[in-house]
Amino acid sequence: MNKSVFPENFLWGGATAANQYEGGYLSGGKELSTLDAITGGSHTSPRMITYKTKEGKIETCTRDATLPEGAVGYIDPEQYYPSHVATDFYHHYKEDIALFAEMGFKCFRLSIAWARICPKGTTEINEEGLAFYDKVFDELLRYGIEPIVTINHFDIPMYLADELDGWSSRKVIDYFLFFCETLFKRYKDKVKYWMTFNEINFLRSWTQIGIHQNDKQAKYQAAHHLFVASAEAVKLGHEINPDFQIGMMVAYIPSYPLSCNPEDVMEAIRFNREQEFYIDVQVKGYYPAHKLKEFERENVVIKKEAGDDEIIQAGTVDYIGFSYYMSTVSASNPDEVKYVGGNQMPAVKNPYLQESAWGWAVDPLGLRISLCKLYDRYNVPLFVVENGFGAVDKIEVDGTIQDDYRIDYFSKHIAAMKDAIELDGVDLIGYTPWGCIDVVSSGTGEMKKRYGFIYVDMDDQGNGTLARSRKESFYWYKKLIAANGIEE
Ligand code: P53
Repeated sequence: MNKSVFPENFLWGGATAANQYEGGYLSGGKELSTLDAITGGSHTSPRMITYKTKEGKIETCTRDATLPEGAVGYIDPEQYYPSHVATDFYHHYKEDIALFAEMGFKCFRLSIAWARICPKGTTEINEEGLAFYDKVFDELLRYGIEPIVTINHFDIPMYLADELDGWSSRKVIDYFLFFCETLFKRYKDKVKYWMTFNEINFLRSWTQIGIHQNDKQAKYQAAHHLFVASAEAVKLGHEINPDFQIGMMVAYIPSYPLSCNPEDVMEAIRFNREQEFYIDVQVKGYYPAHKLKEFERENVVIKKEAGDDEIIQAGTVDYIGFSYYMSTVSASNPDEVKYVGGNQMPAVKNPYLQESAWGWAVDPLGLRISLCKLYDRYNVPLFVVENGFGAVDKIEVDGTIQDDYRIDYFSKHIAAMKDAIELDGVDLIGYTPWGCIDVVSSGTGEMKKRYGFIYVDMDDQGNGTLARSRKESFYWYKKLIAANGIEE
């Protein structure tokens, strides 16, 4: 038998997020978050924000638009909003956790809906929300499953967005820290692994950080507030329980130069630096020189308060959590650049790689490359907290789902992690594939872009029984975990 190179206590599991999975959007005292006001979309048509202007007009815009001053989120009864029910973890948590346990999960990553704990995002606490996550954590711990908590996965209480312009306001740092303190104190004996902000490099203005403007100045000012908040949270968490492991989380999409033309190489450096900037600040504890120069050149002026730099330096994270789905390519010739993945990202096609139906380039070696780059550069433990293959699944007449394409994707990516541990000496602590149970797609709002080992009967319009069933990959992953990552 092959001996596993994965550490004995390697955290095999799965990952989800409240706004895409939990549902119960107004149940148990939860109030609205910004993400409750975005519609479904598709690969070709974007999700839309529905809002009300100061004058009371109902309008819509894309998530990359600037909202007019004074605009507030609005739920239009004519529209369908996928987050409202999502795949209803709120009412199915016991059943779902039993299925995770059946697969042998060692850990389970979920996020806390801020507006469930602090309905307005302020210092008013909703005990019923806290009690919900107590039940979830207790259920996980009953099966020996370690909860991995993303404190904030893309959602912000709508009140903070409407009243304070979200993370553009310094006040939101205090509110966020109040939220963190509430979680840390309440769950200190149940949760050890935390992450501050999901994909901190992917912040869409109003929906994810509650800001109305969408320009560079506003974005980086908000990012500065996030950095201060994250660093303060790390410090506070360690004071409350020194055993806490508190990480950061970045969407890592390594870019290769299209050719060995130095112009292409420089372009790739520029692309990669933009992601690494967020890691630099949270792991090294200071803004990298290239970013300061860029701010200077482009007249971006970050308003800092005395002590901010020291806070960022003192609150560096314990590990890097990252999502890895694909790689991309950078080219100096703009004619090579096409927009992929529902117009999300400028990218150049890689002739050596196949793409998913949503245009994401499948690149297992890219995961090893990422692990090497991150470990060589930062030398802290790494945690692959998202990875997976979004695909349309077909239910056979006998009710089974033969998702070999997904098994193939996982198998190759897990082999890449094995190489990174065995050949490169990377300190990798865990692997939580994305959407271990089908959830709403964040990018497109669809249900049909599925990632799960567990199928959920729900369609893009919200029709379905929400019944759960095991896909072929469920049995495959169960075996793989039992063999600590070694395939037969
Ligand atoms: P969906 C784009 C590229 C890489 C990661 O994405 C991304 C996105 C956003 O669409 O986000 C993460 O659902 C995110 C999850 C999300 C998952 O990747 O668009 O942390 O919330 O669901 C997959 O296919």
